[in-house]
Amino acid sequence: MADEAAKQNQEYGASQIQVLRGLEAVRKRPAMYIGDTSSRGLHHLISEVVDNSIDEALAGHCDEITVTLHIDGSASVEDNGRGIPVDIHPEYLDPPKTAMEVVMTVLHAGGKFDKDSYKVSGGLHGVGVSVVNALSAKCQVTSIRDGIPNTQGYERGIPTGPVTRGTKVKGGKKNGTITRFVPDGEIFQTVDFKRGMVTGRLRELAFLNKGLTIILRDEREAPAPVEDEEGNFIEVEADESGKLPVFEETFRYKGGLAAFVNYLDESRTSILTKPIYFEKERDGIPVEIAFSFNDSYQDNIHSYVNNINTIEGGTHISGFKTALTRTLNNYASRAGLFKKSNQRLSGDDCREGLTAVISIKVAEPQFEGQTKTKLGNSEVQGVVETVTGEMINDYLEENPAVGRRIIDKAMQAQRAREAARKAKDLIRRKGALESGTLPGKLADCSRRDPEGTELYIVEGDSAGGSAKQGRDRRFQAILPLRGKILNVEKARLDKILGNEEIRTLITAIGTGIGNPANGDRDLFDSKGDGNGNGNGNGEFNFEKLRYGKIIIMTDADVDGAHIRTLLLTFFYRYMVELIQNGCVYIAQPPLYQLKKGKQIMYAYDEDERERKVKEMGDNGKISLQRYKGLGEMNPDQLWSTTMDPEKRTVLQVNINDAAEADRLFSVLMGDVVAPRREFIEKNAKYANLDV
Ligand code: 0RA
Repeated sequence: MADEAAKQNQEYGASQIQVLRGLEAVRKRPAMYIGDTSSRGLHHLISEVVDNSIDEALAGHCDEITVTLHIDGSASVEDNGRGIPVDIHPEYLDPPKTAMEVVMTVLHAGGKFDKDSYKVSGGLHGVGVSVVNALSAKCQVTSIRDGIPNTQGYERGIPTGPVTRGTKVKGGKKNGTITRFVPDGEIFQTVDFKRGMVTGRLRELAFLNKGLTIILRDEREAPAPVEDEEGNFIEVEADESGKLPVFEETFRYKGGLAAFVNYLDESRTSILTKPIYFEKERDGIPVEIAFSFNDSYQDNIHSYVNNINTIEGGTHISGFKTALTRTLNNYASRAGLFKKSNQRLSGDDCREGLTAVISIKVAEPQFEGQTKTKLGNSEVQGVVETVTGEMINDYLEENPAVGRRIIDKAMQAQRAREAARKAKDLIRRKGALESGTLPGKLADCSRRDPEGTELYIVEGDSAGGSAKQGRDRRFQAILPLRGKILNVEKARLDKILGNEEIRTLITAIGTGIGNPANGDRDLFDSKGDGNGNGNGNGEFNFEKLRYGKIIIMTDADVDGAHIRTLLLTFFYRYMVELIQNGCVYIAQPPLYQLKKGKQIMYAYDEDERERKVKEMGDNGKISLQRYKGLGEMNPDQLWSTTMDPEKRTVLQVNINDAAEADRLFSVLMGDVVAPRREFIEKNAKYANLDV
């Protein structure tokens, strides 16, 4: 008897130890599983749980997912799928474990027990929900099957008890899964879910999964007061049952990717009445594509594989691009639209003003590249190329007028590109973009190795002067900009390169420019200028970056904000790798100086000013100065408040969501006014630019 118990204990022990080892590995090196433990990693937890529900939707069993951010700091994800199975998992009989427990506690266990399911989703790291469980102080899963709830709780990944069966609730839900978790403060630098970050991903998923309803509820914050007819703001009150109203937003797009393209291009002027859209499965690979052309000069291609944003591109993008170029050329030639018989449009010509979203599903994706977001599967290229070619061909045959408009636009782009090439040749002959001849306005630092160095881009010559005097010249360089730089959102490359402020900026930074966001590293490649060698003229080369940090320092007023946005737009469109690598920062100069006798304090916002005034005591004797511009600070003050790495704060600019960032810049800088006004009104109160 004792022996029997000991044996059972031992066996039980073996499987438990395996689980504990797995959980321990995750908790020891969380970054290996979720990327990092910053706010980004924190939000990955939600994505990971949502992805399980998305899989259930892809399998055709679920059409609604609700994500809730609760007042207690937890997040929950609820779906109306079949409910996670709660019977004994066939591979875990000794001791018996439910499938639910296995999925929640064993690494990489998700979905394996259901061979029929067409599982294509999976978070960026595809790690499974057990990782979320391991990194949560508390977690609870409820699976409702035939109306009966089955629940298990966990702490830091370890079950706090067995799965318990509840009783049927009358009129309750028939089937579904609810996962609620409290992220572990011992693991994450922050456990504060940002609604904006959740919104972006949920909206994206709703676009990518046509017809699926995704609801976001934020119970932590009552909705904004509503304005009545007299312009008074009325706080929203609790309803009869005492429940406070919650923020709720529903994402559901019948149009799928076509709606996505319209959303991205809301602030751009389209040359089509609606996006070209198709979905088709070939060789077991479902391909869904929507694209349109607008009157801007950029091309924006957003691509997804199994709902994962492939920001580094890959074979699906290559297939699409090749097909687009070939089909447009064939069509133009067939329709007699070329003036000369040997005329050809380059890929860049065909893509000017293009906004496209490509979404494919691949059973065994191979992800490559620095961030593992580049699709490597070679078989995909041909599939996407063939499908795209066929569909565009059909479209053009049926819509010749649209075809003509697209070809006209591409031919116009070709002429402009020719002009741009000449402009660039001229600049290159003058050596203006090469780092050998640094701009005269640049006060460089003495250290040559970029590591630890900083380039301050400063608004105006007077602030530039203070910064030059105040800096630590060993590692800080100053580049004063005169007035506003060109809005690159509204200009073609020839004009951009013709702009002196921008040329100065490119030279000082040293990397050259490109548009690597869509895998298109060399802006001038299409003309075959033989300039693909990373000399800093025709393509972006990160290795040539001359500083570790690029810090934008503008006045704390409307003009300063505008200049900052212009600079960010330029970096985003032409040096996006700087942002992706976390090299771009925004300086935070103080708004106020408080002075009492010899004591001087600074405040960076209104709240801090109030606090410091109290701290100094005796209101009357404090003199308060509101800084209108950086120029009002003397070099010492500028150094100690804004530039001294020991004391300053700088905001790192990051891209949480490429599609959102693309849209944001077109909203802020494009030519359609209404959405910009709406955006500014909506965000005025929370004006922080976390692109
Ligand atoms: C595999 C099989 C079955 C359901 C699920 C997975 C499932 C998992 C999750 C995770 C979150 N929500 C979910 N919804 C469903 C059902 C197998 C069956 O009993 O038919």
